[in-house]
Amino acid sequence: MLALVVLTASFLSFQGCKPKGAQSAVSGDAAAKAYVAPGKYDEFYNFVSGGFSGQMSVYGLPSGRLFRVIPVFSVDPEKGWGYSEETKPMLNTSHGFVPWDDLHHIALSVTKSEHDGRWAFGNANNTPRIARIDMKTFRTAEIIEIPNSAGNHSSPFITENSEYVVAGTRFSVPMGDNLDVPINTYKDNFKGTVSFIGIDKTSGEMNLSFQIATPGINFDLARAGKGKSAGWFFFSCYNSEKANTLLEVNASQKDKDFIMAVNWKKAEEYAKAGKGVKKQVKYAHNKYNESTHSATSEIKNEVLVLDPKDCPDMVYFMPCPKSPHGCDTDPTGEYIVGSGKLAAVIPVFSFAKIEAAIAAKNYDGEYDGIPVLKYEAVLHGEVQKPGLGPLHTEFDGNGNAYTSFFVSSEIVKWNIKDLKVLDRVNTYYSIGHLCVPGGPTSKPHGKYVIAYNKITKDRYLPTGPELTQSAQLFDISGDKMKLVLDFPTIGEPHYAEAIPASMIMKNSQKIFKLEENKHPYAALGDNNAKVERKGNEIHVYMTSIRSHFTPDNIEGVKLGETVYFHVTNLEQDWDVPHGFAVKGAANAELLIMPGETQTLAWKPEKAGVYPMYCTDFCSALHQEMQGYIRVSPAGSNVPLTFSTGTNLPAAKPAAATTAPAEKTATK
Ligand code: K7E
Ligand code: CUA
Repeated sequence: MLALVVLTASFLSFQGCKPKGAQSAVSGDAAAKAYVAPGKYDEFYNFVSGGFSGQMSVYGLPSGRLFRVIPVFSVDPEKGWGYSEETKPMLNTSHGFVPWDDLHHIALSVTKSEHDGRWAFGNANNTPRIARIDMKTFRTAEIIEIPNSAGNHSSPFITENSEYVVAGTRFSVPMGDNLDVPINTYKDNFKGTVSFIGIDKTSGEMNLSFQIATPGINFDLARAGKGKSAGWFFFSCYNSEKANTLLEVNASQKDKDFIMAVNWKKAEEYAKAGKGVKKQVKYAHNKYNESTHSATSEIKNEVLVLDPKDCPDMVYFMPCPKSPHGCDTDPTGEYIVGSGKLAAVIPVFSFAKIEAAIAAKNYDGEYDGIPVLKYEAVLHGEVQKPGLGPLHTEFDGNGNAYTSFFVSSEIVKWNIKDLKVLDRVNTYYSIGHLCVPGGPTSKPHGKYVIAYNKITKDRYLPTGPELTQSAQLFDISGDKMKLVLDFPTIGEPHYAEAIPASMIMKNSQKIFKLEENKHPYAALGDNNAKVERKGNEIHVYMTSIRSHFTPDNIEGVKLGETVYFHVTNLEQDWDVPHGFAVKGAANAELLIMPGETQTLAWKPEKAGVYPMYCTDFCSALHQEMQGYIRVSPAGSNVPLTFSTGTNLPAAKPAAATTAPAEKTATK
């Protein structure tokens, strides 16, 4: 017990193991390895989770250059995401508008367990959700909420042909009709679930296919089987003690917790055969439509739940020492690596042995009615004395595994077959996840391992109390890992995946075609620009093109009315967004891509003339891309009018031809 307390204390103290010689740990040719010359491309895209910033960011490797921050479960004033009327529904949930979350894990879509470059999925850890990001646009295309879940940490993980993204609940919670129960009735009333969310092969659209009800334990991480273990899923779980308070101590009592093995092909059959029970729930399903350039949010009310008691041979537990965190399957699918945060060894399980143990019913009793396989029967072996606080493991495709150690701040390379430790390097400091390009697939690209560190301390220029978190790139092409580069990250990075640039860049979308714009308020040409009053709403059908807005003079708005600026960017060239902002707007600007329409809602508070302008430096005359909107008192009789260019003297016809004459608005 004392030893446990000491280990727990050092686990929580980030001071613990600060490696020495941080400054001299770089080899001579490191700079050349990370250098990508100006104008040259990186070899890999690195999709990095943003943790509590709720976003995903995209870096180039090996340079560590930041290319893009993708708002996912977050609002982003740079892009107007979550502020424009079109994107707000993406953040709707059964709890209402939730513009924040904690994104820990990324799963890139796969075909035959190899990256296919189509979608990236991310989890919301707090208000359980999964998002799908389209790698053509680098934008969030869809978000689905997960019912019967609380703390969606064990998520999203993807099956071998992207049939499902899978999500396990971190917190077990009361489920069913009576949710108002004493917390200390945990053991009786609290249950867990794992959810299988189907992915449409063509569109990528997600749908909640079924859930499996589980004992009231905490799910932490997971991986799909592949190759030999295709059709299976492995979830690490802790708190098999079912503690509901001071988990630090009370959930660390047993020497072993579990990895839960699920035969998902069988679960799918049970679901199809009607073995599940439909439960009433409430969850949001939000989709972004690229032709209307708008999101919709739908509340759904039902989920199919499979109970392992009614579905034999679907779920098994494998004992795993102690409080397992990471659960990773090697490229062949034969080996499953558990990482017990408080364990002194890394257990490696063999899928062949799991199958044999199941066939022979080689059980060590049951846990809540679910068979527990004998540890020794399913174990391939243990990596001895690997380090302190193992968290996650990635693979290089050459038979080696790389495990991150939070407490001892290092990456340890070991051989999967003979379990011998081959190399170790310090990380600066307190590594969480790590990433080998293609590491979770059946064809890792090797070459690099990247550490995502929680603490940076003295590594960067100080920035007050909050310091940057960071990634570190190591060259793994030789026998020994070599530190090549540090680069800061946005938010707290947890998991990340890296994929060859060639798989993504060829599909990258350049513009939205104007002729495909089906936005109900689009103005497809300057001549279609107009202003309309509908009750107490003013709708401005506005266009933007280098370097003016149409209309750019608007009068006759009355206090009490809400103005909707629907701005259509008429450009059809790559990399020519226009922005839009109006003084005093209480949300953000808009950033409108070529061919797209986006809407800013604005409720002026005082009579007066308000400037509006383009926020993105789009042309030599960007600074001229501006206009005015006049707001009059509620009772005023200023007519609603709009124009662009009509005040110019007649001697300048060029301006007049590009803009419509002054018009009086339709009432
Ligand atoms: Cu280890 Cu939330 Cu995947 Cu972070 S988790 S480190
Ligand atoms: Cu348009 Cu600046």
